[in-house]
Amino acid sequence: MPASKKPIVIVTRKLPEAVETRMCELFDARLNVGDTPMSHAELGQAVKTADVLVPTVTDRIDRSLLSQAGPQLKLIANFGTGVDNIDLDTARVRGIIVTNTPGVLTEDTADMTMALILAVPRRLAEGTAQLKDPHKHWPGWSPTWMLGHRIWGKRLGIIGMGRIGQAVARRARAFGLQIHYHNRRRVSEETEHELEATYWESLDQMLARMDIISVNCPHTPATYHLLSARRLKLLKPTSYIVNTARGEVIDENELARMVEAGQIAGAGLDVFENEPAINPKLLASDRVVALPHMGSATIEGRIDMGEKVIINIKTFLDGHNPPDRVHPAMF
Ligand code: 8YV
Repeated sequence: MPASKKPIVIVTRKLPEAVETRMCELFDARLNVGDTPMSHAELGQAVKTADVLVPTVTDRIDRSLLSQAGPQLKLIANFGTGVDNIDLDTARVRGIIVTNTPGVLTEDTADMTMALILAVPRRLAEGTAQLKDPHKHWPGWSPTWMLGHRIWGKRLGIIGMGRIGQAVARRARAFGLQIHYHNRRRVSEETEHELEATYWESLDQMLARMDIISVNCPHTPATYHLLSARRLKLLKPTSYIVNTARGEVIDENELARMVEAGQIAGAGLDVFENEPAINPKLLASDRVVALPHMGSATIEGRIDMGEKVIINIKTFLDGHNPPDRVHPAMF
């Protein structure tokens, strides 16, 4: 590419204004001002044209798409931490580097997880729905109405003790929860000590003993339906599940069936297996608090994510290793 010619950076979704402005200063940025998700055909056109593609969780960058990529496409700078939307193996084989945006959305996602851990047992959504429904009249306080369950002193089982899992544990400790976790690798003794966290090598054994489960692991081939129908049945019927990671980690149909049948006390879900589709049984249940994938949805977080994307692109174009390069072996 001639030094004077700016690289073509195709951004698949609308990003915060400050991020788009900076991208336009630095690159020949092609933005999606309308924010409509690109079709497979439009993405195909993008990978034929772009030097750098900036996709998000809503873009499926699979083998068939990557097979259409032109030789100029050298970097996929994902706007997001999870990279399960991208076929990393095919990208590697084709010599395309992939980066993500870790770290900057940790605290926001952990906040949202904690919000769900509180919201479901304490019936927050039900309470507010009661007051806002014009067909319902609130006659006033009653000693036995809208009773939920205490979280203080209960056992929280965190699946995936990475950055976000640890940030959830820190918050949960302040709320008096006992921290338990399952992870591919045991975390350091120091971290376990700091979080007063108990490690369970066996996920099955942990599930059977927890009051609240929080899913904080990435979606990979190994974690697809990690909470399978068999494992969900190990949970106590009084337990709650919170998921702010990826819907695919839980067998959503089975979860919906169990919530409906009262075999699980409730769920707080920010992510779904076939987003944006959601199992209607989950939406119909009072015991489910459902959010439209808002874990990292703060303006500060999204600007920081954009900043990371820019740093990854700039560093790469300057001939250096981008700081947030992902390798298939990491997942
Ligand atoms: C992002 C997320 O907003 O970063 C992630 O992995 O789940 C979200 O919080 C989304 O993925 C953007 O691509």
